[in-house]
Amino acid sequence: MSTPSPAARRLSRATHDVRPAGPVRIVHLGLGNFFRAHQAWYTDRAPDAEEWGIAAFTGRRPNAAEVLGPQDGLYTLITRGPDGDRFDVPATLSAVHPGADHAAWLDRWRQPELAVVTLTVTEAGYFRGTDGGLDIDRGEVRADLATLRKHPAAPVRTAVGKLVAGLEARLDAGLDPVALVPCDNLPGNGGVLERVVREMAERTGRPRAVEAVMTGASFVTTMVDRITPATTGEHRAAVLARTGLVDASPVVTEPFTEWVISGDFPAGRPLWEVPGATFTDDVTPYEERKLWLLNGAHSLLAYAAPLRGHETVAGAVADPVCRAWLEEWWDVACRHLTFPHEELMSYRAALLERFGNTRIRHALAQIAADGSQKLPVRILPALRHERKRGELPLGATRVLAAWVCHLRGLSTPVKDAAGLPRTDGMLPDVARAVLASLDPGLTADTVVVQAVLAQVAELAGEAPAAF
Ligand code: CS2
Repeated sequence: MSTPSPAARRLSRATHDVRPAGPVRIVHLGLGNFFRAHQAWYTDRAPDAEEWGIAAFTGRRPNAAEVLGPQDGLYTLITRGPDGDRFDVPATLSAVHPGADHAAWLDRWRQPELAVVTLTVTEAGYFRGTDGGLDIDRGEVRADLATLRKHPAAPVRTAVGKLVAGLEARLDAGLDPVALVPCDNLPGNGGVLERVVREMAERTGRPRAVEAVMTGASFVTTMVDRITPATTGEHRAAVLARTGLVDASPVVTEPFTEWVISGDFPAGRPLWEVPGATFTDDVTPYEERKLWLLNGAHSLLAYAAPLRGHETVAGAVADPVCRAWLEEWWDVACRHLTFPHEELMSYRAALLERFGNTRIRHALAQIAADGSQKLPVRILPALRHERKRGELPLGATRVLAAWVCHLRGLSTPVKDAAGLPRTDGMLPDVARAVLASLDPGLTADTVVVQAVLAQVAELAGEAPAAF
């Protein structure tokens, strides 16, 4: 009689041999796949990793903490190159918490050994208004302000509110400053964070909160890069097949990774430079190159390529039409980047290889989310530079046209954290409203508006359900 095979065991510190959890000196907010493939990977690879445990908090949904808790913070990182997979189990997460556990959040800030607070909360998580400051018209911001005015330790929900509360808790505990390290795709993210956190503190009306922000943190600026798609059942099955262990939440990522950092770490940091992070005085050139060439291209493909039936980045770049759009955009962007021509050309060639990695299924629908926050930093700077020179950069206006098509329902479902203009009226009115919501100045430029309208018609002609 055959015996049933025993149920596969779950990945945990009991079933997998890793170094013990390190003391928590880093707190992270935004326990998502990108953090686990990037900052957690660098920390795990640092030679002093055993001294740097991370306590990671989820964003809004508690799911990641619920699945990683039973796994003692362990997960499998599948590094997926064009020719094969590498499986690693980073051991750097010492604790995982649901974002709603505000008591645990404040408690972490009251620990003397806390030195670094990293953040991946997406572009939308900074709640910036069109002037770059805190958008106090947003309901979530208002709610947090009302809460913080009543009691500095009462539970708040936005990342900005949580940082103000954490900094104040730390000041009240009489502890030293920490480094705040935003890791989202926003230019000058350290300065962006400093401004919204300071404005939130000021609006609480409590001098103590302002003092906490002014004296309790250094704001570090970073450029982060590693293509990391959402986890699927195929990834879980690959881990089970390779390791014999059940991992409810593995992460797939590409071999390439980059982290460029500028700023002070008053209480120290892991030796992130050993696994390859770059420390510099000015992140701007790296940030513009990455945001415009990689992320800008991603946004172009996310909105334009579904019109030609594509679902993934790799599928899109294999299509000569999409490739031509991509090159046209890159030609525009490269005219305003400060690197030597040769270097930019090899960066582009490397991007094509990264995008073309068919073993990474990077869904265009995933990238399409939150375009209202992404396009202003990815596309508009180069567009403005061109217009100042009197040029009409069709490679840039095409991205805006594709965004209009997306909002008109021609490609993947619309998912956006910010309020979007109505898109069901006459096309010229809609296009103007959509452009105005990205930058009110755009609609005054009739040359740009006309170009966008012509390209919407062109792109819509590509779609099976043209309007
Ligand atoms: C993508 C990024 O979803 C998106 O908007 O453009 O997540 C991109 O994959 C990363 O920035 C790569 O480093």
